[in-house]
Amino acid sequence: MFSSVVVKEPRVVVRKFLARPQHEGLGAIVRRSIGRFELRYFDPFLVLDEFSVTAPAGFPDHPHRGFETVTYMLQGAVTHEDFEGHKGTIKAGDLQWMTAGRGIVHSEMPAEQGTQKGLQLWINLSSKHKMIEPRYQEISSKDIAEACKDGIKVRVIAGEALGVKSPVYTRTPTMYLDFTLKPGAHLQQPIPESWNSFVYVLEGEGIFGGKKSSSPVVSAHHLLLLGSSGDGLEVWNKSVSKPLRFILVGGEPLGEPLAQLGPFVMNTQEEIDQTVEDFENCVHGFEKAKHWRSEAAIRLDF
Ligand code: FJE
Ligand code: FE
Repeated sequence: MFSSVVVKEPRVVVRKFLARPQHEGLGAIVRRSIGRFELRYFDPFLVLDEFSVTAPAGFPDHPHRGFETVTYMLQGAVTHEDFEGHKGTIKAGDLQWMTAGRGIVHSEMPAEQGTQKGLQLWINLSSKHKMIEPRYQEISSKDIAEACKDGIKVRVIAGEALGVKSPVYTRTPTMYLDFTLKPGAHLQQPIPESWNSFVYVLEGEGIFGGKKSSSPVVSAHHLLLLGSSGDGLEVWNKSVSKPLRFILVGGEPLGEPLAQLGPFVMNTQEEIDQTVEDFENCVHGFEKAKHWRSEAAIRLDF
């Protein structure tokens, strides 16, 4: 058997970060890789958090404007409720792709006993899409497209891999793939030219970035930024016993100015000032924030 070459020029690992645990929200712990001081923005990606929450910790009532949040659960479950009455539980393996657009106010709280773990990615929206109507795309674990081949398993959150496509619509063109490689497996995954891309390792150890990269073995909780030249990612799992699990994410850079105040992400300071005013006055998309508190906030008396 032989494997065909699908990546001619593998992208090289240009930077590597270890995401250490820090406190966020209310008693929650996040390992933040993108969005921390040394890596404010990796266009179009604003934040990547590997989060861990145990009740009564969580992320109580807070707003968003101007971008998307993508929540992918790894263990346990999180209940979300928003100011429009949209409510649900994201369980292990499930995906919530939330386009906040002009405004969402919501809470994200643990749904079960024990520790809930997942990934939350914030993807910026272009200036012409920042004020669109909010929208949810929710996919339960059993409906997430999967493919297996030559010791590689992929769950296709967004985009396409091994001939399988995700139904998720990405307003900012994005790929998001959850790979598991058996010991000895070798992967070649195309990435569109001109897209920014990164890897975040969840489990095991791998060698990333092709033969030229000669990167040492990379373990869990590390973020790898891939160089902009090259047509894809090349990875080996050289372990004899342990699986390697990581996500590969890519997106088309927006190339626009960034103005950010926490969960408000716009292009200019004037737009941020306007957003703070809109939120305080409950207008321009924040109308329903006026008389709303989440059931979780009421129950826990925040
Ligand atoms: C937020 C602080 C926060 N990472 N990962 C400030 F913690 C949050 C926030 C989250 C968050 C929620 C989940 Cl479920 C997972 C997260 C940060 O909610 F939005 C601001 N502004
Ligand atoms: Fe949120």
